[in-house]
Amino acid sequence: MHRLITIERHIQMQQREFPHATGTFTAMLQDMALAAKLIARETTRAGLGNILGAADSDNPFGERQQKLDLFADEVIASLNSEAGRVCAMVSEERSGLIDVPPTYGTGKYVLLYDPLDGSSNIDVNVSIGTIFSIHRKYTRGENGTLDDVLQEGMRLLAAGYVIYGSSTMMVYTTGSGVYGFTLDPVIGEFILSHPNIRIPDKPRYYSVNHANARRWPEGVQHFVNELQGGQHGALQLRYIGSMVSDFHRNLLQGGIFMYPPDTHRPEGKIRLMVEAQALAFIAEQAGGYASDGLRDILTIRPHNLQQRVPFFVGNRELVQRAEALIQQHDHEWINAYQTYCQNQRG
Ligand code: AHM
Ligand code: MG
Repeated sequence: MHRLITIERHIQMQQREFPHATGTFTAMLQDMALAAKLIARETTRAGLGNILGAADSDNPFGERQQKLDLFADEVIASLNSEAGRVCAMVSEERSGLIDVPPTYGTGKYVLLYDPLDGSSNIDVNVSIGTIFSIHRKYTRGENGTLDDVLQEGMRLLAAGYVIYGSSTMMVYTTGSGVYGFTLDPVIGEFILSHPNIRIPDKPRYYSVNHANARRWPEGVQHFVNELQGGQHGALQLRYIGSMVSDFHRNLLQGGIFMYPPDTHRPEGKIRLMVEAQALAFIAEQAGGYASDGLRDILTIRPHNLQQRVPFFVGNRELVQRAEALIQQHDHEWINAYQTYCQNQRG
């Protein structure tokens, strides 16, 4: 029998590299795995919503969709809120900082998460995901502040995601490699299935919503044309519309995921704090790279919790090629985006 490594054991093994660690950080990661199991249990029953709802008239199908988002949000917040671990939390489902009751004192970490990304896919049984990341509190006061949250991605301590797909997987990094675990639903444990994930050198796929192609800046259009028949040969197109799944496929098989800017939205769609930073950190730890089209996502100084970024992530050379073509062709977009970034400073 192969040596079985559960996610709990793996997190503890990683923590041994930090002899002064108190165990709080370990507990946070272990509870993210617990949250993933609880959310997986509900998402796999999502199709039963109308049946369950029919038996309970207060619980119609449409409501349940929304409830799944809120359920996931609540599970993650409540596992962390009264444990003295976090000084602040941010969720895509809520505006502003989530109140952390001081029952056990405030902690030294900041948790950011998107509880169910791609949730419009729930009602058609397509994979969805959870994204999370952890920063360390750095301000001196007792309580967590917006400054503690608005840190550059390069200062992240950990990031991960969960995919609720044909199987449930959790992938995480604490800055020394990327590790993937698959949930064995019978024993209820995440087992190490993908040790030390590295993005393959040869890209296979690109993922982008082509419906927006006419509104992309010229450089992006050139770039996508190249992907369809450039020096790498044509890449295959795969787009689920569920970023965690699109990202995961391309991480394991090589390629690029993009949500480019367009004439309607020079800032794109992806949220810097709860989506882009985490995936950029994971990509970089797996040998890849993420950019907003101009610079490394991890170097962007955030100014606003709701800040959005154009997002190009995957094989380094592909993302850098996108940057080069944008520099060459898209001055108008660069100006519009820089104005957007300046406005974020408020
Ligand atoms: P959400 O956080 O509201 O679910 O939106 C994010 C999702 C990503 O998962 C996905 O890549 C993207 O939105 C799809 O957007 P579009 O339908 O415009 O292609
Ligand atoms: Mg999202």
